[in-house]
Parts: sequence; C-alpha cells; structure tokens
Amino acid sequence: MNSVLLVSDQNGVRTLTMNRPDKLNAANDELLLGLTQALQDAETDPSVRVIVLTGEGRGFCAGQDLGDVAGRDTTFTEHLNHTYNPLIRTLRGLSKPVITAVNGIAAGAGASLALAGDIRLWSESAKFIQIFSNIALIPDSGSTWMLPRLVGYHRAFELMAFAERVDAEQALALGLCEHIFSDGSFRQDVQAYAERLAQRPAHALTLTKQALNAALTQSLSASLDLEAELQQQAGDHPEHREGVSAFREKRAANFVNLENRLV
Ligand code: LHQ
Repeated sequence: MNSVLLVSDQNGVRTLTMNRPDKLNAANDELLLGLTQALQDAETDPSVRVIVLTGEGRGFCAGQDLGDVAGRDTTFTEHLNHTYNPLIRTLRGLSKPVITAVNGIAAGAGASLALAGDIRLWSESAKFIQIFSNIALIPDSGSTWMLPRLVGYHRAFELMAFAERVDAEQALALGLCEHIFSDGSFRQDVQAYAERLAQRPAHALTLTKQALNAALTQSLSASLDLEAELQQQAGDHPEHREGVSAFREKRAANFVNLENRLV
C-alpha cells in the first residue's frame, strides 16, 4: 500500500514524510489525521528524542488538497476544527523538539506547517507562499499567529496580501528558517542535524520549550516566576548531574539513556 505518510526511525530521530508527491504533498484528511496521530505516537514513544517533518518529492506541502474539498458538505469552520487545528495544536504542544525540514514548496496551510517547527531547516530551493489570498481565503493553521511574531505585523500582512513567494535566502533573512542546506545533501544534512539535537539533554529541552512557549503570551514577571519553577525541575533531574560531572571530569556529557545507565 502506498501510504500518505511515511514513518522511519534512526538514532533517536523519527522522520515523518508526507507522501503525496504528485500533488506536492497537498493535504487530504487522511494525511492530516494520520500526521496528528503520528505526532502523538512519537510523543509517547520513549525511543524518540527528536521528530522531523518533511515531504517526499519536490514539495514540502502545498496546503489543502483543493480537489479534496470540492463538493464537500462540511463547512470551512468544521473542516479546520476537525483537521488542521488539532494538527497544529498537537505539533506545537509536543514536549519533544520538532524540526520542519522544508525540502520544497510550502504553500497555504503547508506554509503554516513549515513555520510550526521548533527548528526550521530549508533546502536551498525551498519556497514559502502565504498563498491563501490567491483563492480569496485568509491564512489559517496558525499563520496569523506565528508569522507576525516572526516578521512583524506589516511584513506579515504584505506577504499575505500579495501571496509573495519567499525563497530560502529571504526566509533566512526574515527569520522563517534557521539553516539552509544544499538540495543534493538535504536529507543527510537534516538527519545529521537532528541526531546532534537528539544528543542534547531531552528533559532540559522540554522545559525550555515550555518556558519559551509560555513567554510568547505572558509578561516578563510571569516568565521569571516560571523560569524559577522549571529550573528546579531541571536541576533535580539526572541530566543536570551528568552535565556537571562531565564538566568537572573534562569529558563530553552523555545525556542519552541516562536513566538506564544510572540504575
Ligand atoms: C495540487 C495542489 C493543491 C491539489 C499543487 N491541491 N493539487 C483550509 C481549509 C479549507 C479549505 C481550504 O484551505 C485551507 C488551507 C489552505 O491550505 S488554502 C491553500 C491551498 N493551496 C493552494 O491554493 C496551492 C495551490 N497550488 C499552487 O498554487 C501551485 O501548485 C504551487 C504554487 C504550490 C506550486 O506551483 P508549481 O510548482 O507550478 O506546481 P504545479 O502547480 O504544477 O503543481 C504540481 C501538481 O500538484 C499539479 O498537478 P498536475 O496533475 O497538474 O501535475 C497540481 O495540480 C498539484 N497541486 N497544489 N493544493
């Protein structure tokens, strides 16, 4: 069977690959619901330390499959509440780091998905389009929340109003991605990056995500209180002891399988 979502594991990295390459991985319900479930599965699987989301072929994701919505009896609101919104809430709510590996064009809700990772790695030929206004819709799947936080209100509005095509160099300058890798070695470079991230202290990164996400919507004072609380949790964890021991012993810290090694 040709699955719309491919799942593979390597060295603590779970890669989820959207697999509708003939349609630039435009999303149908099967893909959206399957992806949400796969993210939940990755969250609860203790062997997974980092999640990579990418696309097969020359597209990352071209947003909603427009052939799939024609003639539906569900409303736009129902469709978003049933598929995209649970997906984005699940992705952004994960305790584990998510890398969106944008291998090609990301358009519409696919652009929203590209932004939703904790780290965004782009291939040199990737493109980003807030394409919704071309079909007289508004940006959804979190773009109206995320994009102005990255580029400011005014640039976000301009990108949305003209469905401007953003290439990788522009994306880097705008803060839409952290790194650009060559097309030819993209998958290997992403895997190597993800494996490096998987070696980092997973518990501390979870708490870091929690603090950063809360900070996006709260005051400095509330963030200071949260840091004080979460720092206690980090300091009480075996990872912290390992980090300090490694520093004293002048060796590299080993944060992987720490619980197994301590018992
Ligand atoms: C597609 C698609 C696609 C189906 C390429 N659907 N086939 C939420 C809630 C409810 C409803 C509506 O939407 C939403 C959220 C959204 O995401 S709205 C935005 C929906 N997406 C779009 O409007 C993008 C439509 N696609 C395009 O404008 C172009 O394909 C882009 C600019 C992405 C890429 O252009 P090209 O590189 O020139 O590729 P292409 O157009 O030749 O596409 C390749 C194939 O993929 C082609 O099929 P074909 O059989 O002719 O080779 C396209 O029809 C198909 N495809 N996007 N969204």
